[in-house]
Amino acid sequence: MSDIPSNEDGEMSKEELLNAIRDSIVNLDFDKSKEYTLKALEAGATPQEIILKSIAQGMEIVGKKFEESEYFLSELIVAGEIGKEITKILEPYLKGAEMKKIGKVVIGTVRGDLHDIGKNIVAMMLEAAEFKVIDLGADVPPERFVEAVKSENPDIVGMSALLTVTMVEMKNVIEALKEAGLRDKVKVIIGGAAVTEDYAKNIGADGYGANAVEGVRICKQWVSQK
Ligand code: B12
Repeated sequence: MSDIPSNEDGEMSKEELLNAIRDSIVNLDFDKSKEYTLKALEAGATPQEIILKSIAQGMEIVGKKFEESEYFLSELIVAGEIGKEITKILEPYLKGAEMKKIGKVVIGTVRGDLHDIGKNIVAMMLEAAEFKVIDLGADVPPERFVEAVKSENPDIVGMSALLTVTMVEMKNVIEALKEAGLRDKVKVIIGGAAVTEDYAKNIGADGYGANAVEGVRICKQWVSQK
């Protein structure tokens, strides 16, 4: 559908390119997704627009197809790989010049959860906003969050979870921080498709970011208040 260039000289507009990236994720088309991402950047799309309008929406549709058994695990894996590839293309555009850091964030996807595309995007956008980011990766047990808070002394701990079965791990991390006497030393922000603002409040997190842009805004607010 969005493969058809619309204006006279055959060039696709920025909006059409953003939709075309989304559709190529849904159609599991590696080559087209990369091609359209490069073209969208050339057409002036920001990495943030590509993340929110193309990757997030494309993954949303893939997720629905998976729920409706139109797609299976193999398709989820391919969509995940495409998401990672696009993120790699965006990385240099998000990395700002080396500047003085405004704060430090330890971030990770919680234990049992392998979804790391969203977390990687948040980490990249935090770096672009001049935070120093310590990325613990995915499937991170509470002890590793505690160790990292001890050794890195961050301002903020960020956690990601995409599965309803793993979101409980966020509470475990907060409890582990409390037990280690570290809870008051850091702000805690959570995010990921499984969690909500209410859940953040329930488990005693300080904030919730529905997307990377919102997450970065909250983190910036926190460090500016220090
Ligand atoms: C790709 C994908 C996979 C890939 C992941 C690859 C990877 N390296 O990440 C693979 C194939 C590994 C996978 C596996 C599974 N998956 Co999966 N997966 C997805 C899919 C399609 C997209 C996820 C994604 O990358 N989204 C794009 C990113 C950009 O969005 P995001 O992660 O939400 O992040 C944004 C925000 O949430 C926020 N954010 C995220 N983290 C954080 C953190 C902080 C601090 C902040 C502030 C913000 C923030 O900012 C990000 C950018 O804006 C989703 C569907 C969906 N709609 O989410 C299902 C989905 C999450 N998976 C699902 C399932 C069931 C599974 C499996 C159990 C399938 C199975 N039967 O084995 C396994 C579990 C494996 C495991 N132990 O983790 C379900 C979860 C249902 C549930 N509620 O529990 C979903 C919702 C699909 C569905 N509709 O059924 N999956």
